[in-house]
Amino acid sequence: MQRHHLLALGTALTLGSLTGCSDPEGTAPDAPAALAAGHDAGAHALPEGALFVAELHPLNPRVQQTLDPDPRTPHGVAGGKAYFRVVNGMLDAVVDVRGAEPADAAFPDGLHPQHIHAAASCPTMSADVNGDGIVDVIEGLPFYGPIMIPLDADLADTSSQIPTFPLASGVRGSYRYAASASIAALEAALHHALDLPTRHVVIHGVDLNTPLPASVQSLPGVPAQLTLPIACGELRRIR
Ligand SMILES: [Cu+2]
Repeated sequence: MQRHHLLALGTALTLGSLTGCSDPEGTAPDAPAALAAGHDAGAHALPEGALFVAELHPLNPRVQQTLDPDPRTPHGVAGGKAYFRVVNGMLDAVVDVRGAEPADAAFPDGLHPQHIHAAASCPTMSADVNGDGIVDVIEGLPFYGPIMIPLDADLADTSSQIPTFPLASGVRGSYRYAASASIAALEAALHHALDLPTRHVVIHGVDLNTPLPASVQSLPGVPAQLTLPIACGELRRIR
């Protein structure tokens, strides 16, 4: 797949109904309540110096272990940690991941869309309603909710720019992502408080040649391999 196709995918995701702010008709029936909550609680929800962490646990590990077509790449599961620290009114984000499909000559293998999703729990296998043994991105929605903040190159931009998500590398399939954005600007763009302890982090993306069953759903125009959830963690405040 060429890079310009990925740019098109970025547009598809940006326009998709899963990005929290781009479909106000569908996602904001309670917008006045959310706004009120933001004004009342936002300043208290993210005090200066607060630190939030999500331990990322594997999702769909069997896809990497049994369906990955490339024996050179990690067949371990994806895991890691995501940290969010409040410093001088900025949200400093760091995501460490290991055991994810690494980038190689066949760009964009190794590209890993990652987001803060709006709801408060990671899916279990009970989310696999079509019984194909895989929790796809659509089946996970009732658990993790819509995309709230894409963790891409521009953290302050709440639209999803797929080509700028991190690439894993090396035999361990690891990456470290770091970015910052103004909390006030993020909350203004979202029209609600970040309220991190009620959110969580989802990492997506397996080898693009993974032979997924046709029953695995995806976002419109985006390969299911790119959107497949591979790790998830619920955010909690540790400081
Ligand atoms: Cu996501």
